[in-house]
Amino acid sequence: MGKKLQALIFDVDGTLADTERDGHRVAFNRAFAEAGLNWSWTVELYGKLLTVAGGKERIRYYLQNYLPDFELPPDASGWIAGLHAAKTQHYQQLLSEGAIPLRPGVRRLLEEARDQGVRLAIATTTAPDNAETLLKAAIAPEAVSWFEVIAAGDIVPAKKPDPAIYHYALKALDLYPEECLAFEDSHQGVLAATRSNLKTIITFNDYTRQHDFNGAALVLDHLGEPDQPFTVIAGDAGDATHFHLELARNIIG
Ligand code: XBP
Ligand code: MG
Repeated sequence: MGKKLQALIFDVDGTLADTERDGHRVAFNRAFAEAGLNWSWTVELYGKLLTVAGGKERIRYYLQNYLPDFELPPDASGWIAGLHAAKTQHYQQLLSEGAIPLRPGVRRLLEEARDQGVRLAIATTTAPDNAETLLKAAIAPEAVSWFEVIAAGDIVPAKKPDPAIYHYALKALDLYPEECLAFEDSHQGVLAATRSNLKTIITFNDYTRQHDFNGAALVLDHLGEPDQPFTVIAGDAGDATHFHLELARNIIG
């Protein structure tokens, strides 16, 4: 007999909301300008940089691959962390201005889970403050309390595609992976979740639509709404036209 569905675990960036192009990217550029750096992360370049998860890790990757002659100060890690902290401030400012809405079907699914006693958790690479500010700004001022576990950022030593953040979330929930479903939008995300033995639903976005989602239980363009059907790219959604808990339970098996 299959396990009972106990929890939904959500990635944040790209999954709950399209945060990257008009949120994180813009915030990085504002922090660079403020620091007197003439770096500009265009929409296209940012797509390439997104292969590296984590803002500090992404800055380091950019320097190594695009500006190899840039002279870092002796405390390179501290300097990058400072630049990243300024970026976080700008990002939160953008979020609190309401710049980034939830993706289709997200609010409906969260509310359905709450109504039916299915627990909610977050497993994200972004900083905890960013995740919480997005929840407050895009869902509701009290939405942080909807999530029993918010596993985020440097709470684990290695970022996605490493499974550490999902292991952390599962341990904090005290659940087996067979009792949970993960929601992701990217190749790194599906790797992290499936390496933790979680069945994974992908809702891709413009930056990730060409990614390899091998291992995902279902690949969708978005979660859908009763009046806004999803498109199934891979996997079996039965006769569902939007993602609901009955479909989640069928996938858990
Ligand atoms: C999200 C990320 C994050 C954000 C930026 O990945 O990689 O680094 O782009 O956030 P995922 P920070 O959706 O797989 O969690 O700058 O706070 O790292
Ligand atoms: Mg993501």
